[in-house]
Amino acid sequence: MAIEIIGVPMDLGASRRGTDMGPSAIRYASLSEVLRKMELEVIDRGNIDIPVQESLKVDNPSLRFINEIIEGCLKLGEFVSAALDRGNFPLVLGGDHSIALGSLLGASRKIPDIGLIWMDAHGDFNSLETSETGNIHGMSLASSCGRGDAKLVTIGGFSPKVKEEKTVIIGVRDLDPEEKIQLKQSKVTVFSMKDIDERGIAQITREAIAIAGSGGNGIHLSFDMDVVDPSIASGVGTPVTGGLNYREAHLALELIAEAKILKSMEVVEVNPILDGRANSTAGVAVEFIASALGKRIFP
Ligand code: EXY
Ligand code: MN
Ligand code: MN
Ligand code: MN
Repeated sequence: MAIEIIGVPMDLGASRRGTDMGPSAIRYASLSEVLRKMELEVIDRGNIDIPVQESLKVDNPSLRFINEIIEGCLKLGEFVSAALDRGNFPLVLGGDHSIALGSLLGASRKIPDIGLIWMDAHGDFNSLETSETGNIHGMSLASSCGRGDAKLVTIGGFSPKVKEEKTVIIGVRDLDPEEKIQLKQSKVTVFSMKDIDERGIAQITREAIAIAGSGGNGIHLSFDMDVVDPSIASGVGTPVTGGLNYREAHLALELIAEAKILKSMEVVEVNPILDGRANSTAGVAVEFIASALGKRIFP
């Protein structure tokens, strides 16, 4: 099995520009070299071509880029499904979190009843009606669970991409009022930073693995770099203080790797423009990817 790297230079789903440079930044942080040192076979499929022409002006500003996002995610879905068809592991590099629409399309088309672990400071559980910003990266989980605007929900011609009962969010600490109501009414399992502080990341991760991995079909991991504290990864589009520390993120990913349930993965929201620290957010992202793919400290 080879790791197929797929870059998605997308920033149309967010307010801030810059996550379109995420795939390059992660590559420059020596992703392929790090994975090859782990004796993994790596195939870099390059970047999805994201159309950047502005959509026609429409009355609802949040719809301004919806066509470009859907077009990019349909292409991404093809790449992810093709990698799985080849028996390989799709490793998607974002790009803002709207690309999860494409990753989950591609994975769920090939792996029915796939589970989902969504590591994120946010719920990404808004719809066009509930969103306060209109940004589609704040709607990608809800849409993948079958909630919200039909154009986003039915991308690829079917819905939902993942069952709420097999969806777990870890690390949430910034929810909009309406989004919180939607999440409470849903069957998604939400582990907030409070749960993690009270019960520890190991216990939370083991429960997440049991829920998302139930049925034995494996899981997709959607890792939003803003789940970790901005003091560790400041180069993200929507930083929120009080995130996972470095070791908590690593331990969660090491436990997921050990569970041998990971079928596909994406790392999103890396925004190099916003980096303000010694080793870059992209460099931290590479280390987290290595952990999720089984890099062991010892033995
Ligand atoms: N809830 C806010 C919104 O809907 O705009 C913030 C969403 C941030 C989304 C980032 C990718 O996690
Ligand atoms: Mn935003
Ligand atoms: Mn997110
Ligand atoms: Mn986020």
